Amino acid sequence: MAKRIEFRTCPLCEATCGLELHLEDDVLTLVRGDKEDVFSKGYLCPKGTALKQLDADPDRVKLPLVKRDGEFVEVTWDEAFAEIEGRLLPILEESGRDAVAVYMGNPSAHNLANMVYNRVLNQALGTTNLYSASTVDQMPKQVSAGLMFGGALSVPVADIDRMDLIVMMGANPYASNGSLMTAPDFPGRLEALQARGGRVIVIDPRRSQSAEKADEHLFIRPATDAHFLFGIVNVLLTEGLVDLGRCEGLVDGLAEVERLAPSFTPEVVAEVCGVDADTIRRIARDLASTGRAGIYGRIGTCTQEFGTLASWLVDVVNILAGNLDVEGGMMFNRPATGGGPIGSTSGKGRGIRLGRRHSRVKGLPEFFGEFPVVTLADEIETPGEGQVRALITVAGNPAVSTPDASRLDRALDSLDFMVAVDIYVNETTRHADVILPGPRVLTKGHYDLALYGLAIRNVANYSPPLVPLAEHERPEWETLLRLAAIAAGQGSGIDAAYALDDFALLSVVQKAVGRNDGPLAGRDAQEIVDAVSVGGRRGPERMLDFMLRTGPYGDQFGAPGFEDGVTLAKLEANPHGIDFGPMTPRLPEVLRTPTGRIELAPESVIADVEARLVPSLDRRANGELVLVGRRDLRSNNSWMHNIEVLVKGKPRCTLQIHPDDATRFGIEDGRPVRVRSRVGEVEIDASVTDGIMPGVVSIPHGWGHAGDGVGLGVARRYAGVNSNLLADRELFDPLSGNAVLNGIPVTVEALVPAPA
Ligand SMILES: Nc1nc2c(c(=O)[nH]1)N[C@H]1C(S)=C(S)[C@@H](COP(=O)(O)OP(=O)(O)OC[C@H]3O[C@@H](n4cnc5c(=O)[nH]c(N)nc54)[C@H](O)[C@@H]3O)O[C@H]1N2
Ligand SMILES: Nc1nc2c(c(=O)[nH]1)N[C@H]1C(S)=C(S)[C@@H](COP(=O)(O)OP(=O)(O)OC[C@H]3O[C@@H](n4cnc5c(=O)[nH]c(N)nc54)[C@H](O)[C@@H]3O)O[C@H]1N2
Ligand code: SF4
Ligand SMILES: [Mo]
Repeated sequence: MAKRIEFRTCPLCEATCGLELHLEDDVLTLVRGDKEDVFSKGYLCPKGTALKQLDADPDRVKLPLVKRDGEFVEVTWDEAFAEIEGRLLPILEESGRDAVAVYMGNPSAHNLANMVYNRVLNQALGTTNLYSASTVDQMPKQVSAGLMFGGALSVPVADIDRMDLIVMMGANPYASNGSLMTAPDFPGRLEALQARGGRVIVIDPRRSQSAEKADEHLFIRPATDAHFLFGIVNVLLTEGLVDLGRCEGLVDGLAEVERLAPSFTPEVVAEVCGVDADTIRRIARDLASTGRAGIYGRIGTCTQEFGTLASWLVDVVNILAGNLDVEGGMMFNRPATGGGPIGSTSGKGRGIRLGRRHSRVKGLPEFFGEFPVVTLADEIETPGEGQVRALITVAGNPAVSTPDASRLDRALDSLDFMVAVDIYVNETTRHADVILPGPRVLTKGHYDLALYGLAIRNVANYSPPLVPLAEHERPEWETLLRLAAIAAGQGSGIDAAYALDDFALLSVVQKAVGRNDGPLAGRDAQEIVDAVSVGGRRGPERMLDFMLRTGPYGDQFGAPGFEDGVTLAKLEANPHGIDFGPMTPRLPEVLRTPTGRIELAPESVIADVEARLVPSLDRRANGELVLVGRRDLRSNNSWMHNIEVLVKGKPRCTLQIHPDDATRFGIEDGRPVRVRSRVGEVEIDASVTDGIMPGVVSIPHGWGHAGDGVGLGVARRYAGVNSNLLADRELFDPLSGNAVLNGIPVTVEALVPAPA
């Protein structure tokens, strides 16, 4: 057997770890951390190792499946696409483009094919019914950062390797390895910060692993981060601690923040959030006086009632305390793809536009081209013109991942037609009429287009396909383009897909050469197309080459002065990646607001403070329970529970509850309880622990695999329950449409009374 060692970036979470893969022929035999990876330096987590088991999972869908008489049968690719063409086109013709909805799931963000071609598919469909996991995740941060800085992903990340103080709110990187902040070995970086004499403060209603390792942990009542943060703003203002630092002269709207801040004294907000006033003052002073400091907020601050306000206030505090755009503070990185060469961008833009359309049933606004997924079931179930009759899911499991899951499950069942591009028959894809499987991970080229834009260093790493496609496999990009070709009425053949690919490339090239300035201005489009199409190359790699070469470190296709710049070929020659160094200050050039300034007080945000946040200052803990989520290092949203090595051992899907509450409700550790919310109920074993705040209970999301037709042999045995049966579709953050997944009112009762 031919043994070899190859290097590849892990596609499973946002940390982008380099893997050392041992192969015998084309079989993966061992996974290790790549010690020479310029970014991860050998780190990996148990999920990375389990890439081997994932690759070998017998339950992965191998051939396209078509449902006949309620059963999936294997068909050829041509048969599958013919079925789609025959059933999708009539729906588009009879009911219009909006009758087809799309849901893009989380793994799309880790997949080069999806990052490049999902948009082509959406455009070809021409539907406004676009949904994704973004509105059960980071949409509030995108909205707040977009309003403040002007770009859809102008999100500052913590310069953690040079920090002396980090305050982490609603994030547990010891389990998640970080999010909206790409930092392989996030735990190791926190420990290095502490070893340098720096401090880590965690603010979380649970004593998470990150909280255990922190220098200080503060319990906070769910969904009161905005109150807490406004308290910090109040202290910075009243104690004269505001120092805009690098933002001096660039900030509009400070007066509005000053006008609202007096309502949020530490004493007032302490009553709401449960963090005492002296601690709020101390943290405000520490943030202002520590040169290299910052607040990092993540899922707990987003997927809640005040998600956009909390996300906004994180950046307001960072700005007022002088911590934005400084080394060791919160910084904007500079990814290798996009943006043009350094010095070519102006620091002004069109800003973001939201609410260009509204959803049919509930009138919810569009955010960055998509509607909130909390309303997907409404659009499927409500009759009338524009009703959704067909759905395409791409790498998503909304039946588990989105609120009021039982209703969505019924809605999926009622569709006239559903296509899933996925690798499993799971809670969502069991409803599909056609499943188009993605190929083995190792057949795919990989480049983290999305995640390197949020990385704490400027790095680039490309992994080529390591094994050839098997005869029955098709590349995912081709599948997406064939779907697009069908939607565009161009047939389901491969040639039509390739024509769309050529067209997509030519459009971006023409845009670049048509600019008035920059190294590509006035160049011949065909010459550039030819350069990236060397050796007949097409698909996502060809697009990637173009993006790299026109990016800030690119060779600009040989323009004078850029000859040594980066190309895909150069990345291929560097299998451990290329490090372009730590982040550097980017203000004001990074801004894309129409004013070219930082908007500290966007109108819609201020209106929401007045309409909802100020009136909520009289809320108090009242003995009722609220539900929050959590993540486990060995789990990955809803889809890695079919891997025995990750799920075995003590059950992970349990209800955490504080001993005082357990006593109050007669609940015993390890015994089953019923948890109810307005929309649903689940039965789950209790885990009694003082690691959670009184008044708060926690269930991890992503479980509940025991339903009919779920083809996950292992996951069925460790099924757990779906926490989103309890999440309420009526609870969402109005500024972003993002679902409330933390802070859901629930009741609990012991299922079997405790023995006397
Ligand atoms: N209550 C609660 N709910 C939550 C959250 C929470 O914290 N609490 N978190 C939310 C967050 S942050 C997110 S991102 C969402 C995730 O929500 P989703 O993206 O809807 O769910 P995933 O579990 O990531 O599902 C991934 C799907 O992709 C498929 N898949 C995996 N690899 C591939 C591949 O290579 N190709 C293709 N085509 N398919 C593939 C899997 O089989 C699975 O069906 O969940 C959200 N839901
Ligand atoms: N192992 C593993 N890694 C993952 C994932 C996974 O499922 N498993 N999912 C990936 C994805 S898609 C994402 S988006 C990221 C998310 O990455 P993180 O944001 O780090 O997510 P969590 O680990 O869920 O940590 C969220 C924390 O917020 C706390 N919390 C809940 N409500 C509130 C609140 O109101 N206020 C505050 N301050 N805290 C609150 C919870 O107790 C929890 O500890 O992780 C990614 N990485
Ligand atoms: S931390 Fe994330 S990227 Fe790194 S090995 Fe684990 S799953 Fe893969
Ligand atoms: Mo996520």
